[in-house]
Amino acid sequence: MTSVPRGRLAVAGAVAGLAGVGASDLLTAVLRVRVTPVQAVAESVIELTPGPAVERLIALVGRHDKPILVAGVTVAVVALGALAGLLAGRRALYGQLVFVAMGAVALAAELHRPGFGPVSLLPLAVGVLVWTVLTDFLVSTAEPAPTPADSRRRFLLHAGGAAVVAVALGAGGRWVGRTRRSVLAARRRLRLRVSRGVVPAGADPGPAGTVPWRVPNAAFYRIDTALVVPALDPADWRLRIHGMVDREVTLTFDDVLRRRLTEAWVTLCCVSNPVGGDLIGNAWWSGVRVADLLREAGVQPGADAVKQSSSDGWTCGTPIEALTDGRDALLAIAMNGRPLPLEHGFPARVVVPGLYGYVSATKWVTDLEVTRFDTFSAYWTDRGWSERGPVKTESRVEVPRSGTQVPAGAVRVGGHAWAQHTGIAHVEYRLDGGPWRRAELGRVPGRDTWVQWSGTVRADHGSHTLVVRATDRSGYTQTAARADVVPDGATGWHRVDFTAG
Ligand SMILES: Nc1nc2c(c(=O)[nH]1)N[C@H]1C(S)=C(S)[C@@H](COP(=O)(O)O)O[C@H]1N2
Ligand SMILES: [Mo]
Repeated sequence: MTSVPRGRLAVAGAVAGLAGVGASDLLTAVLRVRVTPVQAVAESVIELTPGPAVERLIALVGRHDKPILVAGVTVAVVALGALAGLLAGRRALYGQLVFVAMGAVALAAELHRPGFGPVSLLPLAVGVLVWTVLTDFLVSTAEPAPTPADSRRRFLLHAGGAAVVAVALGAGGRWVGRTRRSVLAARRRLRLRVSRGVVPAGADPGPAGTVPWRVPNAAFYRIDTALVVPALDPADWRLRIHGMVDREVTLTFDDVLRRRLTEAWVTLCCVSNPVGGDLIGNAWWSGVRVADLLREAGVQPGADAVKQSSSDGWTCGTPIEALTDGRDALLAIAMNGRPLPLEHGFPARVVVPGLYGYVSATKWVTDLEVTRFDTFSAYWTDRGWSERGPVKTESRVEVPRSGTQVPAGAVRVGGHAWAQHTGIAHVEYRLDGGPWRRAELGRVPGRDTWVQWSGTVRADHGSHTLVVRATDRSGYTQTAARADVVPDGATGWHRVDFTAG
C-alpha cells in the first residue's frame, strides 16, 4: 500500500484511460481501420440492446444515438480508469487487471464487427499498453516528494501533461479521419468523362493463375513514403508549373477537366522490384499530356529536367525529354476508368511510360518545376538511387508458382515480360537447362505495356526448374547477370523450382 493520496490515484487512472482512447483513435485513423475500439464497443452495445429499447433511445435523442453511445463508452473508460488507478495504489497488478479486462471486452466487440482484420487489433493493443504503462508511471510520480507542495506540483504537471497529450491524440485522429471521409465523398461525387478502357482481344491468353493483363485498382501494387495517405480535396488542389518557363501556369482540377483528355495503357513499375517480384502493374490511365502543359508554360532553352513535388513533400526528377518526346506522359486523373484511388494519388498524379515510378510517377502531385538536373537532387537520389531510371527489360514466371506441385506431363507455363516504351520482341523459356523455346505472346496495344507470355513444357515426375528471359525490340536480350535493385533496378533471369507428380 503506497501513501499516495486517493484523489491522485483516481486522476492518474482516469488520465491514462483517456490517453489510451486518444492513442487508439489516432492509430485507427492512421491505419484506416474502420472503427476505433470505443466505436466497436458502442456498435456492439447497440446490437445487443433489444430493438424496442434502441427505438426508444432514438426517439429520445434522434440520430445522435451513436455519438452519445461513443461518448458514454469513453466516460465509462475514464471512470473504470479511475478505479484502476485506485486499485493500482494497492498493487500495480490490480490496476493492470482492470485495464486488461476492459481490453478483453473491446477485443470481443472488435472480433464481431464487420471489416475486422488483424490490423484492427493494433489500435486496441496500443490503447491497453498506454493505459497500463501510463497508470503505473503517474502513480509512481504521485509518491510524496520532500514537501507536499512539491509533490502536488509534480503530479499535476505530469497528469496535466498526459491529459493534454491524450486530447491532442484524439483530436488528431478525428482530424485525419474527417478529412479523409470528406475527400472520399468528393471523389464519389466526381463524374469524369473517361472511359474504362477495353482490354485488347488476345491480351490475356495465359494459363489459369496468370496475373490479369489489366490489374484492377484494388490489386495494384502501392509504393510511397506516406505514413498517412494524403487526402486532397479536388476543390483545393492546384498544380503549379514554374521555373525555367516563359509563363508560370497554375491549374485547378476543373481546369484539368476542361482540357482534352488522353487515355492510354501504361505499365507502371517500381525500381525496387526484385527479379520475379510483384511491384508492377498495368492500367488504363486517363489524363492530360504533360507535354501540352509544358508547351503552354514555354520551356526555356537549357532546361533538361522537371522536378516534381507532391503535397506530402516527396520529390523526383524527370528528364524533360521523356515528358515531351511524344509518348503518353500523363497528368492522370483516372485509373481503369475510375477517379484515382486516394492511395494512388488522388486527385492527380503523373505517369510516364518507360521510366520507373521513383523518377516519374508522382502521386498527389502539386508542383512541376522546369529546371536542370545539376541544380537539385530528389527524394530517392538523396538516398543512393540513380538520377535516371529507365525501366530495364525483365520477365517473370507466374505459372507455376515456385514451390508448388503440378500434375506430371504437359504443363502450361506463363507470365509477363516488359520493356516499357521499347516493347518486347520475344520471350523464351527453358526447362531444366534444356533448349530455349519461344513463348507465345499475348496481343498488346503498343510498346508501353507488359506482354503476357505462355508455353507448354513436358515435366516428368520429380523436381524441375523453369527459367524465362525476354528480348526487347531494340534487340537486347535480358542478361543473366544478377544485379541488385539499388541503384537503378534489378537484372537477371527469373527462375522457379516446382515439382511434377
Ligand atoms: N508522392 C509520392 N509519389 C510517389 C511515390 C512516393 O513515395 N510519394 N513513390 C513513387 C514510386 S517509388 C512508385 S514505384 C510509384 C508507385 O505508384 P503506385 O503506388 O500507384 O503503384 O509511385 C511513385 N510516386
Ligand atoms: Mo518505386
